[in-house]
Amino acid sequence: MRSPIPTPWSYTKPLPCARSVRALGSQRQGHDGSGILDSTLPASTGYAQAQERYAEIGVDCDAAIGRLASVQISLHCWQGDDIGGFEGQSGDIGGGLAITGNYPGRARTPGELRTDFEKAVSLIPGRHRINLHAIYAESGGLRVDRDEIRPEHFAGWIDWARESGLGVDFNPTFFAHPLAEDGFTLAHPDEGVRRFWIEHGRACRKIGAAFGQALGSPCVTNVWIPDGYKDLPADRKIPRERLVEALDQVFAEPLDPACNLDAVECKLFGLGSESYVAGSHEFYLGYAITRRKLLCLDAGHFHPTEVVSDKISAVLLWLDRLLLHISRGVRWDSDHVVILSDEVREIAKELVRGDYLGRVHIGLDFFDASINRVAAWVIGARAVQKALLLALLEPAERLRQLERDGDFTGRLALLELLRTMPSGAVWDRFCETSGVPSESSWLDEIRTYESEVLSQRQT
Ligand code: RNT
Ligand code: ZN
Repeated sequence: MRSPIPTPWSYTKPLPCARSVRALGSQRQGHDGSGILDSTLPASTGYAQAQERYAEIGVDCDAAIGRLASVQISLHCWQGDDIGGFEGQSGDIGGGLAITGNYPGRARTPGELRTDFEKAVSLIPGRHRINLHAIYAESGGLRVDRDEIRPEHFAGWIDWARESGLGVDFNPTFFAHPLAEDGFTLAHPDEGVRRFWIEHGRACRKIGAAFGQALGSPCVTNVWIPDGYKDLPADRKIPRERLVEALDQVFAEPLDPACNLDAVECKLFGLGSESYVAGSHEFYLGYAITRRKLLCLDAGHFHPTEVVSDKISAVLLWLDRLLLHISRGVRWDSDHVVILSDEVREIAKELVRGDYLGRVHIGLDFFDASINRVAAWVIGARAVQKALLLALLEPAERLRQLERDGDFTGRLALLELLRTMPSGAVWDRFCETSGVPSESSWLDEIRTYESEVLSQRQT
């Protein structure tokens, strides 16, 4: 059937990536997921039984595992150090970002953060990416302001990512800086302040392109700014006009999409910007469509009864690609650690049912300093993978047929039946063939790491 929707560009153009690199863990090779799984391992009785059960409803477990192995998750570095970064300035993080908790063992140096990250990814099946912020630059003790950062300040990250077989994504940091203290950056009324942040954005895109080029996999560089007002604004229009203009300057230089992909992240409200956020959903949806950028949807950035899962198929009619920040808001944009919640499951279903996995970049975005930070990464990433597995184990065509037939009773009953299918055995098989510990044993490794490494750190 021909699509009735006029699309200005092709949806499916593949992006070059897949360069062979040495990977973390012996069984992991190839950015595309190939060679990750050791399918020669004999199947357990539990898995064999699960395969039979799923086969009865027309689902192939091995195929689901194979597809899951190819999905990369971009793990946010900032869970490892409470968005501290390495600029060495103390002061408020600002931007409405609140980190609560004082669990010991926070990473204090790039080396510690990388070691913690390696531990986390060794407990997560598959091949993944690290998502860095500009404040994680390594400037060798010199003070380099945000408008002056260059790819060389990320040489340590590039070398490590290459060695570890990780892709990298990137974010300019429009907070935790004296020039962000007014709560405005790219939409600031002062031209000089705006100029500083524009230069920062431009510098970061070049760093993103350098990551993409060096690692052979496009870097998604995501712009999020905190700009907004706590209380009722007198003028909602002018800051938005300034923001369009500033963003256009940030993105003025064309960069090869094989190296860098630009994303813009919308938000309804924030701590200290409850009444007005310049970069709202409508603002950035329009911006992304007209400028052909990726839109970033953060699961914590909407009204509490509004869900990102419902937006995916709507915005992908108009956009080529999408970035997700999977987060968990509890009553507000609280950035709790992601778990296998109903909404994460719905997001995963949308990605699988809509055949969007090739067009959606999956990132995590949460920060919890009240529990073991390495475990937080593992819990969040594995939860997203479990949700994707559940989605891949759906008899999608059968569900659609029931819907087409108007048999909504049958549709609901089948969805309920799926909840008690033996998906745990399939997940265990995925972990086993990926060479990572099972659900019941990965925490032991974290406990050992905590007592041997994290507990030695005095903050
Ligand atoms: C803030 C946004 C943003 C940040 C990170 C640190 O509300 O979600 O993505 O969490 O850039
Ligand atoms: Zn986010």
